[in-house]
Amino acid sequence: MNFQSADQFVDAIVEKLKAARRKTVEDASNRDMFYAVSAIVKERINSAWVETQTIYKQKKVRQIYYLSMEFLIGRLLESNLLNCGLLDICNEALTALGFQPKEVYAAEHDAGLGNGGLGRLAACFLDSMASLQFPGHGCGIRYRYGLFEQRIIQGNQIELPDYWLKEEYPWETRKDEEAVEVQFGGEVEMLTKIDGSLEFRYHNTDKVMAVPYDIAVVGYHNKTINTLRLWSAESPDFEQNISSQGGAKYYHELEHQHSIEQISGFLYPDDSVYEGKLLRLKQQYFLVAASLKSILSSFKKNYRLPLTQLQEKVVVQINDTHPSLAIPEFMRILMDEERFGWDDAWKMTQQVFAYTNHTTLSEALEKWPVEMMKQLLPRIYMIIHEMNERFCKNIWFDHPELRDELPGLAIIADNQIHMARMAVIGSFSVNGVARIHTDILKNQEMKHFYTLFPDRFRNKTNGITHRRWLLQVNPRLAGLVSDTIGKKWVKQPSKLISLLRYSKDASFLNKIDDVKKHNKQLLSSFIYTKTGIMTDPASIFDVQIKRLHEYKRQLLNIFHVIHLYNELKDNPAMNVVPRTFIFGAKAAPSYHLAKEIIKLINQTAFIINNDKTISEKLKVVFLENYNVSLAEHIIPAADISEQISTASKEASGTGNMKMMMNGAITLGTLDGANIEIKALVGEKNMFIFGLTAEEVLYYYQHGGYVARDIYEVDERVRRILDQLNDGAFGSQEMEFKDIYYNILSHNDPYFVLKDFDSYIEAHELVEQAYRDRNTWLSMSVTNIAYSGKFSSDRTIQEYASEIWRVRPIKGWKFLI
Ligand code: 26V
Repeated sequence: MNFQSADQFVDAIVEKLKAARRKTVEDASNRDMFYAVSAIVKERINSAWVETQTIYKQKKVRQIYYLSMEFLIGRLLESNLLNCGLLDICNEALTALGFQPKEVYAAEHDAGLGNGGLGRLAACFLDSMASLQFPGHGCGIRYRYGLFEQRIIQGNQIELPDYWLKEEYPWETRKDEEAVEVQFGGEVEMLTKIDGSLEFRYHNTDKVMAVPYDIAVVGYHNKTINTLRLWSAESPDFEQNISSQGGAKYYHELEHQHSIEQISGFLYPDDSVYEGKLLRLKQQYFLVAASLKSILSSFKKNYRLPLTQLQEKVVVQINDTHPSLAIPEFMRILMDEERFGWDDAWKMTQQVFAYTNHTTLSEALEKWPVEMMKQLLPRIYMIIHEMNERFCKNIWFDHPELRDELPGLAIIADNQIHMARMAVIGSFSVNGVARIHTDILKNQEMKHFYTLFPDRFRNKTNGITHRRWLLQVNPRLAGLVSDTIGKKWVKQPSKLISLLRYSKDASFLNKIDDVKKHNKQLLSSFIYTKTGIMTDPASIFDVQIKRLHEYKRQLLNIFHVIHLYNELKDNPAMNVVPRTFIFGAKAAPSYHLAKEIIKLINQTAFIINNDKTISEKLKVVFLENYNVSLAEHIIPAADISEQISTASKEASGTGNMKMMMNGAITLGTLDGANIEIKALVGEKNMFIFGLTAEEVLYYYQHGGYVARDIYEVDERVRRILDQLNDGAFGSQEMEFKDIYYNILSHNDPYFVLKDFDSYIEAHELVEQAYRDRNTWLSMSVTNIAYSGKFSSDRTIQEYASEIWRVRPIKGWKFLI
């Protein structure tokens, strides 16, 4: 139904409460309300969903499948309302019914099916594809447990399971009729047929049923609804088997079922160190086998074209190497099931797959032991082996100049399968996620591949959806922007550039100031409710929110905080601009040093926040359980966006873009997308510090950096490091010895001490700039104005025209 007014929406809610929850408004909780509103929205979505699918089918459009082990979608109700054009009406209706809309939306469980940047990027891409009317869908896993919930207890991170499906998840629809079978293990029999062709038969395989759960991806103010299809692992014919088998077999059958369901049991929480876990490999194959089966069957059923035209109608983007088994799996299907020969199958494969690389950190590059692959996926292993043989022969004969490089290029080397190499070899496009990252791929990490396949490499700088990250999370700023430059920026975010005209306009700057103040007040009360810590909205809100990793250098940040504290203790009368340092970060459960850093931040916070002598000047807040919803609270209130990775290590970063779009000013190294932010706003509108990527790479290659030298000469540094050991920030001496030794005995692998001085200097400039209100506000406006480039709409348009070669389906009406 179409809603013309809030009254109508009120009526619909009242009805839904009764029908779906058996509740009246008086008895309804926020959660009841959440379900009622979701049901209304879902009804709206469903008809447009069917229409979208019908149009795709009728027009036989070329479809994009985004394969990813992670989709960090967060909450959906508010963004679905926004995209359907119902948000204002719903807010009004809920308020009229005596509810706080934000509280109703917060009753939704935050779907944390991802670790960090890579998973959130996938979610932003889905939003942009639907909003720009591209036929693009997500394929992922419906993990029963999402990323762990973090609690901080006495400064330590504790992990709790995130059983997000405990209560019904209203956005998913189970599609039993589209379940497919996936096979693992077994033996492969090779037969030569009379015509000389080979046939492969599989015996004794373990069969797993993949059941799809579809989630609608709602386009902004258009009729497009795409699909995020998440696969759940189940045991085929479980009930049948169990009822026909008695005694010990009963238990055996139950155990078997349990091990199958484990395949979609939980999301691996480590995004920094690759570990060759069998279950993870099972998950990866499960995702790609199920997705390809469903892609092929819908192609056959809906398009009725010969399979040789598949590559015209299907393109598959592989989000990092995690789903790269799709390449040999596609070869398997074409050869063993569709009876194509190797050469034809290979040609098709190379036209279907495109690969995105998200990291150059060698510890994160996936390699699978040959033995494991052989055992779990014997036929897939044979195909990978053949791909490798052909590739190596080609190098040997056609590129003799690269013969010596073969161990670093071969798919199989030192008994391991190098997934990134396979992904590059098997796809038509390889892209990095920011300019510097792509340059490092081309000129360092993958330089020989780049010489072999120069046309295959391209850059696609990441982006974020400005709908969620500005319109939704910061309605006041969005409203002010629209009042000032009109509403066109919502559909065309590059139009934000018109704000530049107002960057010196005193009355506009005042309004920007008011918005930020308001957002900081909101965050301040949120922090107080969550932690009991009082923060001053007039202080500088200095924010670092991201996964905890040594290369992201939260340690440098906290060293600076300790330094400020030391200075204030030495000189209590010092005139400083009050500062609030806000952290949010999860550490991988097995990442010891990362957890030590979390503890250090928390203990430092405790000491500083309880020190009466400096109380108003410095506050440190660690907000536990950083996730998408928490980011939505913090980002609109940030003044300073800390993007301080060791140069060359952060492929792109996307938090930098979100905070810039909300008027924060970046304090960062020349790394990832910070470089592109700088290219737009200029050095004057950022705070840049530290080694460059070239310098870092030079030190790695040639040595010459001795952390201990800095410890010896810089007494600020020495004092901080000594404080780690003397119990100043711990309950006992030597509590942080692992951090201490990592810096001094392992020679500070991420150049924390090397960049310390220039970081402190940059912070001094921050303080000076903040004192000059108008300069600061004008910097802030300049950042907002240029942030349009970092909308994922721009990124998706680039993928669409330069990789996918698809056009939007134009001319559809408004949904409302
Ligand atoms: C790696 C691994 C390693 C094996 C175990 C499981 C697992 C799960 C995730 C990852 C992802 C590592 C790569 C990654 O997240 N890269 C980030 O991608 C962002 C989006 O492109 C980018 O902004 C960040 O700079 C980059 O670190």
